[in-house]
Amino acid sequence: MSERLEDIAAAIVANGKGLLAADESSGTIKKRFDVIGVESTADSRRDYREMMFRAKDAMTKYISGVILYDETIRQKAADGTPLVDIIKASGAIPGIKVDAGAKPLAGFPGDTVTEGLDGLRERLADYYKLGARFAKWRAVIDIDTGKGVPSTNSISANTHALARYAALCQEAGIVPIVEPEVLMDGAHDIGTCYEVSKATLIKLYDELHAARVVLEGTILKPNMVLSGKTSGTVDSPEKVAEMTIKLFRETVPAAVPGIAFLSGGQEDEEATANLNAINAIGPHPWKLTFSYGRALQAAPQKAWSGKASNVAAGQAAFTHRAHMNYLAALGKWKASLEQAA
Ligand code: 5MM
Repeated sequence: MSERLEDIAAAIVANGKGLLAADESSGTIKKRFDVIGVESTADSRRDYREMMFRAKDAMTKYISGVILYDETIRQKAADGTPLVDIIKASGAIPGIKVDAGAKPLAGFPGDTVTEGLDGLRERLADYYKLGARFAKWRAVIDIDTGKGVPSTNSISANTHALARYAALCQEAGIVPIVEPEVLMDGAHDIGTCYEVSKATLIKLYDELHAARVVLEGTILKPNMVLSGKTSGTVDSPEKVAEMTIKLFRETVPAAVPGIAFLSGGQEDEEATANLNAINAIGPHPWKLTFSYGRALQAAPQKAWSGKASNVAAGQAAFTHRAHMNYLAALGKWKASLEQAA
C-alpha cells in the first residue's frame, strides 16, 4: 500500500473499518486477565492476541489496523510467524502505542500529563522498521470541577506533548493517532463533558498547527460527549450524537480525515449504539469510526478465558463486535442484530 501519510490515514478510516486497540500495557492487560482468571505471562498475552489477529473475517472485513504494545510488536506466534506479519497478511495495518503513560502533573493535584517524548525519534525509527505505520499517544484529562480539575495548565501541557509527538511521527513516516481522552469517570453532567472536551480540542488544534503537523496525515481519537459514569444518567444515543457532533463541528478542522473513538468504559452495545447514532445524523466532513479497546475485547476475553479449546468461541465473539461496530461506522447498525447473534 501507499506510504503517503494521507493515504495511510485514509485507509485507517475507510468504509466502516476501524481500529482494534490492543495496546494494553502489561499492568492493564494483567487487570483484564485477572477478571477472567488467567495468569498474565508473555505466552498468555501472545496466545490471546494471536487468537484475535487470526480471526480472519474480523481482520479482513472490519478491522483496518491494530494498535500494539512494545512487547507485542516484537512477538512471534506459537508457530514462529511474527504477529505483525499475521496482521499485515489480513490487510490490516500495524500500529504502536508510544506514550509512556499518564503521570501526576507537578503542582496540580488531580491532573496528569502523559510522558514519553524523550528518545521518541529513535523509538519511532525502530518501530517503523518493525512495520508500524501509525502510532498512538493518549493524554488523560480527568474532570473534578470542585477541585479545579482539569486545570488550564494540564490541558496546555497535554496538548503540547501531543503536538510534539505528532510532529515526530510525521517526520518518521508514521501517522499519529492523537488521543486526548476526557474521562467519563465522575458525576459530572453531559454539558460539563462538552465544555471540557471543547477547551481541550481547541487547544489541541492550536498546538498541532503551531507544531506544523499536517492534519491530513493524522487521526483524532477522542471520547464521545457523555454524562459522567456515576452521575446516574445514561444519555440516549441521539443526545450523545447531537452533543458530540456539535463539539466536533466547532473544533475539528475538515482537513482531518477521520475520527476514531475510544470506548472509555461504555458498555459494549452502548458504544456501538452511540457510534451508530453519530453516523446516522451525517453526512459529516470526517469519517467517524471506532478505535475501541474494552468495547471490542470484553466479550472475546470472556469467551476465551485462557483455554485453547475456546479459541473459536473467542474469535466468534471478537468478530461479532467488530461486525457490529463496522455497521455502526456506516450508520447501519440495529439493536435487533445483537439479539440475532
Ligand atoms: C487498550 O487500552 C489502551 C492502553 O491503556 P494503558 O496504556 O492504560 O494500558 C488505551 O490507550 C486505549 O487504546 C484507549 O483508551 C481506548 O480504549 P478503550 O478501552 O477506552 O476503548
